[in-house]
Amino acid sequence: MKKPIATPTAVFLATVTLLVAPWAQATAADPTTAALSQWRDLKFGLFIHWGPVSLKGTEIGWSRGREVPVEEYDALYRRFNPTAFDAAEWVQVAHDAGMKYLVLTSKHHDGFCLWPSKYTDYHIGNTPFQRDVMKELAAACRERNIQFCTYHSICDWRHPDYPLGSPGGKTAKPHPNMPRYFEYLKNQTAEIIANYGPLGIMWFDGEWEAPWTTEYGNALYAGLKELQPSLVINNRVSKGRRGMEGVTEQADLNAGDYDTPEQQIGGFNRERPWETCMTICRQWAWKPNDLMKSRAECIQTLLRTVGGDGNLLFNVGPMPDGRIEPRQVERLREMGAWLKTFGDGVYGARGGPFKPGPWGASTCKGNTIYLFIMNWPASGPLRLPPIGPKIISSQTLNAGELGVDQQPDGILVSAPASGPDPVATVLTFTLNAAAFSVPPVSVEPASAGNE
Ligand code: FHN
Repeated sequence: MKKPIATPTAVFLATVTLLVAPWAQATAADPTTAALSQWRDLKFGLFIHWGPVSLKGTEIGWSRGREVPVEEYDALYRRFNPTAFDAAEWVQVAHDAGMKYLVLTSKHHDGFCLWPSKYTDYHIGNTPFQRDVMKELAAACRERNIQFCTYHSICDWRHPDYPLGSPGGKTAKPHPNMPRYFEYLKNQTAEIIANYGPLGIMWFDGEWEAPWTTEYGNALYAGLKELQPSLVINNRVSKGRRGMEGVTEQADLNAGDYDTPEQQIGGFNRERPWETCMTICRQWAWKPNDLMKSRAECIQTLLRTVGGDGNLLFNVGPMPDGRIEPRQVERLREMGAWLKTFGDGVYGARGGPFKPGPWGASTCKGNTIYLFIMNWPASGPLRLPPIGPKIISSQTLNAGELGVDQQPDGILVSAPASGPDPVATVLTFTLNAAAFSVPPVSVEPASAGNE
């Protein structure tokens, strides 16, 4: 049995001096640096929001006390029996999508636990299904070399010790006890690592409410790093995250290894790791007939994200019977098929040097720049800014021959005669120097095509 997390005081005092050095300043010996670099190369992960609320088709956590009365919501687990759940099938979906890691909601804001926790009765073991979903999924991930990760909500609108309740944290619990709730949170996260670890990421959320403080967050971060030094923890463990753009304010005071833009593609940033989380439909948990993103939008979102040097965590909400909706499975398979052909410019690549914009996005690896051209000028060639190194060769991977003319004042790329690819025209430049050494540069909108 691994040693429990040190007492909050000891960890907190240790943390006050252990200011979380900005990622760029971390030493090479730091296990976080190595783990972050390895995770950053994975680029694409599957986010899964699931629980008894799927029986109602409403939003996980948020519909408790809104569309679904609290008593009814909290009783759903008594009839939660997803007999079609097959962990190997979920992992196969991730694999076929070209995804390299998987993040499952171990506990969302509603407090329900997808593993048989010894710290509460409100868990999967006490449903008609009984099976340990986290154990089965962790094993299936390891079987297919997909990194198993968990999402854990700090806020818990059901737990009597957490001060705020449903709907949406807008009510006050009668007898809260935040220090005791902090112990519960530490014990459960330690339990997850002990039973299902080592994890890739522990993805925190629900940190925005008043009961949670920088001190709690930094102490939790430090305690978990003691348990698993290679664990990657996002910036929502503490209080540094700014809104939905997800960037970290005062990174030297607030723990967290990377930034977390949500439902939007993060800004170009090579200095600090970041990951966009986004839904394939509109709702995080399963919703019947929810609007689903098109094939082009899904793939272009991934390309613009990796073009900005970020990762994409793309979300599905499985159905109450345990299956992922077939149309979502098909959409993810289409993404995987595209990546099978063009993924060399995604996995293990870095964003830029041509920053994402209306024109498209670019990545770089070795001496190669990969261009994903999504919009061409209404007439004439695409004009890219000049780069120092010489383009010694270029190749289009899905559009016949394209003219590439490198001049001192820029690079002209002629549009494909066969008409643009509906997702992106993929073009590579092989340079006489390392592509990552080219300073990042914006592509002027005037030279790009119509939206
Ligand atoms: O409230 C949650 C929401 O349900 C969902 O889990 C997203 C995913 O990142 N995070 C919060 C909203 O910002």
